[in-house]
Amino acid sequence: MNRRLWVVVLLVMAALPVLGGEIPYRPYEPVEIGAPFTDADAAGRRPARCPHGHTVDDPFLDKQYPLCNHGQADDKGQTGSAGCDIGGLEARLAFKPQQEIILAIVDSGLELNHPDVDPAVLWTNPGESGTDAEGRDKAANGVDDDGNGYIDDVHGWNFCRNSPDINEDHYHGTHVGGLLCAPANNGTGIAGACPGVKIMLVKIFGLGSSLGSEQIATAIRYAVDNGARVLSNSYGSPSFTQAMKDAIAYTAQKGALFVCASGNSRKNMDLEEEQDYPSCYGVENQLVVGATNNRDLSTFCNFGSMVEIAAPGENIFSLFPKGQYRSFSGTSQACPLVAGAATMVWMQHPDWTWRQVKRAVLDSADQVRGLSRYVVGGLRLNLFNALTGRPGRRLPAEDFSQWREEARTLESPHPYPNQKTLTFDLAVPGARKLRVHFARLAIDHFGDSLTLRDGGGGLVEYINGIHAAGWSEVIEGDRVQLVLEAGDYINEFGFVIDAVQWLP
Ligand SMILES: [Ca+2]
Ligand SMILES: [Ca+2]
Ligand SMILES: [Ca+2]
Ligand SMILES: [Ca+2]
Repeated sequence: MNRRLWVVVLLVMAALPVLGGEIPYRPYEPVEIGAPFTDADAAGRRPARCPHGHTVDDPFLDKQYPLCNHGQADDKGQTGSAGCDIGGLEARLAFKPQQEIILAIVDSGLELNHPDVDPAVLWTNPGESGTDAEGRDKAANGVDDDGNGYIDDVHGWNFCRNSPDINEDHYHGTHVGGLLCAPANNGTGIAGACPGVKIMLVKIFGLGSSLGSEQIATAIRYAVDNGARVLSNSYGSPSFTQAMKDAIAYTAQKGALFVCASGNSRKNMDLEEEQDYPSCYGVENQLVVGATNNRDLSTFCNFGSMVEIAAPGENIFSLFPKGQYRSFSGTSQACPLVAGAATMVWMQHPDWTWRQVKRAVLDSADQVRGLSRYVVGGLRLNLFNALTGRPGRRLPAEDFSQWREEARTLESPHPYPNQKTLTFDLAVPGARKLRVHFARLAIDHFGDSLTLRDGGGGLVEYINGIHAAGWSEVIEGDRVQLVLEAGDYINEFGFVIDAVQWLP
């Protein structure tokens, strides 16, 4: 769908009645939608052998740049930068699980008869499996055998229909779950990122249903009460509700890790008017996930001081209902990669607390230049490092004591015009490095961006959203070019630069 249509969709959504003043939680919808693929489209494709030396026979592997990015184009034709991945193929070899840890995917279920789904990946409730005293299958005897209040909840629960049927009737959960659990080396479809992880399906979205926050809170409590240690949550709402905050606090009490998507609207969630939930509940066991692309750029995710890690979330290829495959872009796709990574780390260290697991995931993540504007510390998930205890790449720290500073004014029109590309140049002749101070910076995210390039044309920053005053990334050389590109709709203030610093 093009951006013009999305504007219409968003305007319609904004006009929907708000129940009881609360905007219901919804799955984070994708930013763009790709064309569907079937296994027939994979015929004759050969997965590229990754430079890391390990390959699998799944025919769409080369579309899975998060696992192995050797510079191939993504599903939308954007050429990647080799190495901008989570090391997913080497991670598969390095994974040494000690104990099962259950990951709950709180979403719309999973298409169980998809050709690239093996129902054996599902968590099986020990109290609702096997046979009862009368020889009947406990999973289908219509009895709450384990007395947890849910009848026949053998793989999870459908809170939309109050039933044990966790099959997909939407698309979102199948895409999110498939990313993790699609079997690798079955000659079909894709390779899931998280082999061996058992998934509990907690269905809170579905065709024609919209649950209130109290019901979603109940679903979250169900997950941890029944053994989930990690929860993957790819949905949100601008509305704070105490019931949801209490439910997340309950997962913390239970010692679980609550991983959630930051959202896809380039909100600065440090601003009161741009908060989004669950990202902004501030419960200690939350891990909020932003998104990057196949060049480690972040282009659409919500950001702020609560977003602690990013993972690939742009043009992510995974399962789609009716046996199909598609790519979608969203933090919905980044979130499960981090949740799955945390689960795998925990499976290797079953005696760890959620704090230790979270620490290991963050310490092993790679620091990416230009990402710190959106993610604390500029960290992007590295699953291979996480599983092997390797520290992530860290960028060299800059010593600003020898730098000089002067006032320098450079600004865009306010607001900047739609449908135009404006270029601005700033130079400090002879400088070895420089950076500019934005006194004000607000770029709409619908088709708009401000990019900073060095003298050689190298991209240093990709900016949209509303940002607090502050310095740009450091630019090598004595000049910077700023390119402000505006799409068809919705413009913003633009930028004001009031100072420059440089290293002579
Ligand atoms: Ca039960
Ligand atoms: Ca039963
Ligand atoms: Ca497969
Ligand atoms: Ca715009």
